[in-house]
Amino acid sequence: MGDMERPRNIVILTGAGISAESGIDTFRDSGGLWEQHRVEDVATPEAFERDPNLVLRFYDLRREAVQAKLPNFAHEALAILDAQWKGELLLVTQNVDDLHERAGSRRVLHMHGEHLNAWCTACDRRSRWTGPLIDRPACPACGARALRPDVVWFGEMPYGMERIYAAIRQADLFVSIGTSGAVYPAAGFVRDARECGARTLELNLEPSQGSVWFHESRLGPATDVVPEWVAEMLQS
Ligand code: BJW
Repeated sequence: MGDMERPRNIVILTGAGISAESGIDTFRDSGGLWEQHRVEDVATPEAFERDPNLVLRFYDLRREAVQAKLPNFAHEALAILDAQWKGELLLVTQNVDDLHERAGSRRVLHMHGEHLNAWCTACDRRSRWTGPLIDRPACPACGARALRPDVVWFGEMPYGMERIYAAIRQADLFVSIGTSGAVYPAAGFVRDARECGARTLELNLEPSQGSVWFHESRLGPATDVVPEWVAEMLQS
């Protein structure tokens, strides 16, 4: 951490790049297309209304695939940090996979929802869901056939915003890992954190769109740069 005073309260933001080396595709690298559709065209309430089968299939395929993937060294390093860090720590992930939890992280907030949850638009209940949704299964709570993926689409309000902003206000250190900085409000957290006095660090394969806002950028694959940074945090 250079000459910086030892931080106490940390907010970590993760994006698709942290799961890339587990074999989960990112959204915007190498074309960023799924069957010729941009994520901005399938991850919206309008797309779901227009062509629900297309959107449900997109999520069914990803929900199935994610269950065969494993956490990598970057997820594991963050879980060790979570277990050993005595100060406040909040791991805000934009990812809808469960690799942080499977690695052992506990203080995790999924701001864009979770693949393994289904949300009933009839009764508003969330249920753990590992199978497909395209055949319109009944909601376990109310029986209605109105389940959708419990994920946050463009134009919808991300989850946990009050808790996230409260953590950012208290943070001495804000660390962004493997996210392109293309999607708000997450892309704005670095500026919010700086305004509140936090030091800001980016760990990414290449500079993100908001790279200029970080005090420091360390470039490299997450499975290298994240364990190195965690080791530094725990020995300082
Ligand atoms: C590696 C690596 C390795 C690769 N190691 N790194 C105009 C201006 C500003 C905002 C808006 C605007 N018009 C509309 C908006 C708002 C809109 C928005 O941001 N649109 C943009 C397109 C501009 N945002 C919203 O609508 C959000 N809601 C909202 O704003 O509500 C109102 C509000 C107001 C005030 C406060 C709060 C709220 C909702 C956004 C929902 C996003 N949903 C998705 C889909 C989720 C479900 C699913 O998974 O399908 O979330 S879209 C998709 O993008 C997904 C991701 O979480 C998100 C971010 O992507 P991420 O993680 O950054 O991935 P990539 O692929 O972009 O980047 C990968 C990175 O990894 C790269 O940097 C690589 O270098 C790196 N990498 N390999 C380390 N091995």
